[in-house]
Amino acid sequence: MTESILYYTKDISMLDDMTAFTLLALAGHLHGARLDRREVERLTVAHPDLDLDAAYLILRAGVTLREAHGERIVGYKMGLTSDAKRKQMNLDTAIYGVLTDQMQVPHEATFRLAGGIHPKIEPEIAFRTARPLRGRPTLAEVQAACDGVAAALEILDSRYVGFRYFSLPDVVADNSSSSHFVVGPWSVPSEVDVSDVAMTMAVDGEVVQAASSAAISGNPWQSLVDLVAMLFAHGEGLPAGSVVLAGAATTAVQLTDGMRVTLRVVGLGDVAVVVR
Ligand code: OOG
Ligand code: MG
Repeated sequence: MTESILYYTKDISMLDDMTAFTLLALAGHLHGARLDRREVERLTVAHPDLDLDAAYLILRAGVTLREAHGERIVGYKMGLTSDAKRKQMNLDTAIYGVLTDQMQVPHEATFRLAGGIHPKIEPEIAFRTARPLRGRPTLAEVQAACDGVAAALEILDSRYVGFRYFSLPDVVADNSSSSHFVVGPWSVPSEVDVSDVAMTMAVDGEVVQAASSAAISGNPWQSLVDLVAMLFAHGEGLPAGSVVLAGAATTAVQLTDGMRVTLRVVGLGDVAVVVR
């Protein structure tokens, strides 16, 4: 485990302040909180010097723990790509997290509330890569590398007390609050323009959130451009077959028992999940 975190550390000197051991311990702490469905204090209370680089290392160590438990990385999520989300969380920089196979809830299936701490849901758009992406591709290049675009819902569930105001390093270390995700039927990217279309999220048929997809990074495809650049800065690329959530267009809504949540994206159709 220590070897794997050192592998992700490009600049070993940063471990002077925050040792590999501490980073692993914090990753294990959040991993345990998630498995036990237990709220914990945000990391920066005990570690005020924890910076964004260290937070991404904690995220990576946490993913390694999930892989050791049989989970497989299937993609990434972008976060804080819309003004609505930045204001809701009082944070101002786009961030990313990792999606695994066990985080996916099939379209129209049931999400079990008992598996979460204080889950919320938010309207997103998902992309699927057909070819790997690495470096600093343009918008046209990321579009050409994808074979799928779909309406999606992200279920967030912070491991921190009360899902309350945390710092950027806190949220990144916690896999950007990601819990689960639902992807609707895939459309062919060249056949649909999702740059500025209406997104409407409803609970039991009643609209609870609505926005244009342009709220997401100005154009949801820009989230994919930005993700690839951020991964590249960490020495990584985006493999073929990855699912990428572009970030929520609106603020998230609390989940309660019995809800049926749907998202309609003009041109992409509907995605739905039932909460029990
Ligand atoms: C942080 C994650 C933000 C999004 O789509 O903007 C996010 C949070 O809201 O807890 O997933
Ligand atoms: Mg999100």
